Amino acid sequence: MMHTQTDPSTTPTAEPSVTGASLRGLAAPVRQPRLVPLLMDAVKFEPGRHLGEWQQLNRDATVPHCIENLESSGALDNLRRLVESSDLPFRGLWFADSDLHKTLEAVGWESVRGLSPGVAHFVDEAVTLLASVQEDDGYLDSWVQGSPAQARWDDLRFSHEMYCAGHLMQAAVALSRGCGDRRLLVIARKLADLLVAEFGEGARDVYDSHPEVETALVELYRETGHTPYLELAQRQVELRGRGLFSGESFGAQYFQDHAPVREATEAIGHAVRQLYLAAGVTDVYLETGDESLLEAMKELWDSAFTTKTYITGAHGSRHRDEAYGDPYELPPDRAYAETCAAIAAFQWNWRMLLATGEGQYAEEMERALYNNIAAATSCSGKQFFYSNPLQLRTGHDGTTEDAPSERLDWYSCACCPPNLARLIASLQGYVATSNSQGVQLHLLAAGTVRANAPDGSTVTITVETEYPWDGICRLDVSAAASSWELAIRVPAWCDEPSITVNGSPFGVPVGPDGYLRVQCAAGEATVIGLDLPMPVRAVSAHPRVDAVRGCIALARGPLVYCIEQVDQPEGDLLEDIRIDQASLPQPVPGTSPGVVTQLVGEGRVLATRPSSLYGDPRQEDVAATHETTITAIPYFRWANRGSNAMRVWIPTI
Ligand code: FUB
Ligand code: ZN
Repeated sequence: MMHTQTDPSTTPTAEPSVTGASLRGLAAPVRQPRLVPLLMDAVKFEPGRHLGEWQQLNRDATVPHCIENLESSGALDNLRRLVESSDLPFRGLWFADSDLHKTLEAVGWESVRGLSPGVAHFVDEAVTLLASVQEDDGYLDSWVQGSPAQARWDDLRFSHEMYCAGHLMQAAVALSRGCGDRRLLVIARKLADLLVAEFGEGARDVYDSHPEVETALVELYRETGHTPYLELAQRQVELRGRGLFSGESFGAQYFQDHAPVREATEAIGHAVRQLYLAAGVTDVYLETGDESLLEAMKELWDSAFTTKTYITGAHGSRHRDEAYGDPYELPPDRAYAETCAAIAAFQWNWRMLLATGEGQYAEEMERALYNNIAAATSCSGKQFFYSNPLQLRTGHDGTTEDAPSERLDWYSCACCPPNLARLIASLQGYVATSNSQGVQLHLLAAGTVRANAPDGSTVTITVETEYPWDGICRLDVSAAASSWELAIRVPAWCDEPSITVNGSPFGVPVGPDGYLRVQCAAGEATVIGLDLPMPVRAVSAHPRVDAVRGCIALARGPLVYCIEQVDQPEGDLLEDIRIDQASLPQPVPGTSPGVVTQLVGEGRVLATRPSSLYGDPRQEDVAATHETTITAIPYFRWANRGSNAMRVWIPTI
């Protein structure tokens, strides 16, 4: 627990400490976008169903685990030592403040559903501590404040000062939206005001090497209505690309500083930085309407999502520099695929969806959510992957944090666990939107959606489904006074959706944007039946992805499957297993933790002659070849039964 005992009521506040929650939706633009996010309490997941369970696990296990690790990692003591309530040296990485801020953001989103006394106490103490550490002019960064040799803003290449400030702002926004606690918002605004003074128009022409503050400033603007925050975000975006961070180590591309954002349309460099920057640029577009920014983001998106994204929704194929590789450079075993990158991609796609209304962005959100992002957390909710390979070889050296064989409790660079916590705590906010036509459902999940129909009346959509395990959905839609449109995204993986409206087949095809549009008649409730058949699919990669040529991946619905050594018959080495794409494993009830449906079918074990590593084109050793049974589980559940070889891409016979 935290040791600071300052009375929270002494926290300087320019606004009442707790007033009504704004409940403003995620990235809900002030300027009218194509789609408007719903309020944060508008969607409720059904407890015990997939997303409801995940959100509950996050609340019960992941968030408390993050809070405990803020204590043990030193992130809280790093602040305490500045107000003499800890005599320990600084611990962790220089941007460890961001671990606290992201955890506070998670708690802020959780507060929509109410906070336990223990978590509320954590917020009180953390906010009090941050207020007491903040300098009179608003500056707040425990690393710089505690390092006499380190001058403020002197090393924006590495210091992460604005990155940490951005995460603080996002935490403050979440608490304000979630429960109306505006104490952290006062602190965040003081810091943001300082940033405006130091880096706003007419001040220094510099920017942080790690994007994050851009999107945070825009959200802070949305929450406060204070335009200098938006202007600073815009200025940061406009300044970027002048080579401030070229030379020395890493190089300009790593920092996305090699070209102005309108010209830098290839996804490149450090993946998380690239994707946070893209989210920030899109946010600036959403508030300014500068079409040239949106055009650049569309080009960047094409680069990232048509040539550099793993089938699991992961980004960043190089361990070195945590970076994107060249187009189609997507090795499964050497995938870096940082959890934060998938989260950043999810957040960027949300903004692109708001900007355009096009389903391809929601499609990528779904891919990342159910695969890479889900895989990052263990069934217990307390262990995490930072890198998310798509193959782990027999004999893998899992002794480094860089590529462990199993999820770890925490990391010396702990960016990913609290990032997961903040995303899952806010997940319901990504399910649906509304606009002048009606309501749009982007993610199918059991629960209820409450939204305003265009005539202002409240409509409720109750979704009954076992998605992502089953594609049958029933939507009970309440009546509005006037007619309105319900748009439902039909996932692109589904070739033959069948739809009924009030029991009759619905003949309108899915639109080119991926949405099915049902006109709900005035004064009438509507029942929509959606059957999205989920046959097992054999997915192959673009032929230029050399690393998985000759392989297929198994998928069912939105879930990508993998084979794990523990499930295969004894003696069948995972690397030797082959699959026949004409005879795919079929769904059966799952037998391992958290697996509702696994796939079982025939395969073959093809041992090649083991005499040498290289030689003439190989033939299989017929004597060592035998038929076998393959069992596949969803990728997101791998590594929940100890250390195991695993692969997503399976060589075909
Ligand atoms: O630099 C801050 C965070 O740490 C990055 O976003 C992650 O990739 C990790 O390097
Ligand atoms: Zn991370």
